[in-house]
Amino acid sequence: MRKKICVLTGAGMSAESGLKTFRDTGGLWEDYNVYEVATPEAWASNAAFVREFYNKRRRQLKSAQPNEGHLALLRLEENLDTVIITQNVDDLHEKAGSSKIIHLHGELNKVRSELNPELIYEWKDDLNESDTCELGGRLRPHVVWFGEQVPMLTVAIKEIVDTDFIMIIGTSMQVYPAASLTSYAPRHTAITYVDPKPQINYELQQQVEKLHLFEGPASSKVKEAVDFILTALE
Ligand code: BV8
Repeated sequence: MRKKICVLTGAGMSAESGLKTFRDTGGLWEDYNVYEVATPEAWASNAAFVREFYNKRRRQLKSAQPNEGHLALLRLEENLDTVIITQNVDDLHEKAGSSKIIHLHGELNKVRSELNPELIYEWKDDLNESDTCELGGRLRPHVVWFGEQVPMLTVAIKEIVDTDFIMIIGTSMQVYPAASLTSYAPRHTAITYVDPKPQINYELQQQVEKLHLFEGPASSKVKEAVDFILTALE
């Protein structure tokens, strides 16, 4: 029976692909007030500003390529059932070729109808005010804003409850409920955490005896964490 790994990734996973993180120096939240671009209230009061925030990031995504960290994850799939649970809205895990990806907070390259949230469209270009869904309703970015429910959470929890390994990469583990996912793992689960500045949040403090830190950038440290896990399998 193949063992299973859930890989929880955040903005740091894509930092070396040129996409800004949120909370690092020079991060997105330095240029923008999160409550002006990533909340339903922001969308209600200034949709044009919010559309431009996501249009800029979507344009940048066109040329962004996966880095060595994304590619190192592919080796896991040779030996383990591998599920990527990402907080990122970019498509770099897809571009790298990972096969099972859960986007907890939505996807930049998708928009959805405000009349019927089931109407979701691939969208790689700018979203403009004049763009509408097939029912003539306004389109919004298909991302989860602060204060909005996380519909994929239950799907992610179902993957975590029977996992043998967890690898956390490039997330400050501050945004809930994503940051609480490790607490749903079985007691025996070994956790590796790849990050230059790992942040041991409350949930991880309860699991610290099973926690292995790989302090450094994803491009070099994900490979080391993968080697560590594949060796543990032998
Ligand atoms: C919800 C999509 C409930 C959009 C995102 C008080 C007020 C208001 C709300 C709250 C509050 N307290 C708690 C909340 C809830 C809130 C929350 O947790 N807020 C936090 C900030 C306190 N959560 C929510 O609102 C969530 N919904 O709770 O709903 C509810 C219940 C009932 C009814 C209705 C609602 C929804 C949260 C989702 C928000 N959407 N993204 C978009 O992308 O624009 S969040 C966004 O930031 C990401 O998706 C990610 O999840 C999150 C965290 O970012 P990280 O990925 O961790 O990035 P960060 O910059 O923080 O860290 C980067 C890391 O990378 C660092 O550790 C750094 O060291 C590392 N790094 C840097 N370079 C590298 C590297 N690592 C490796 N290699 C490198 N080279």
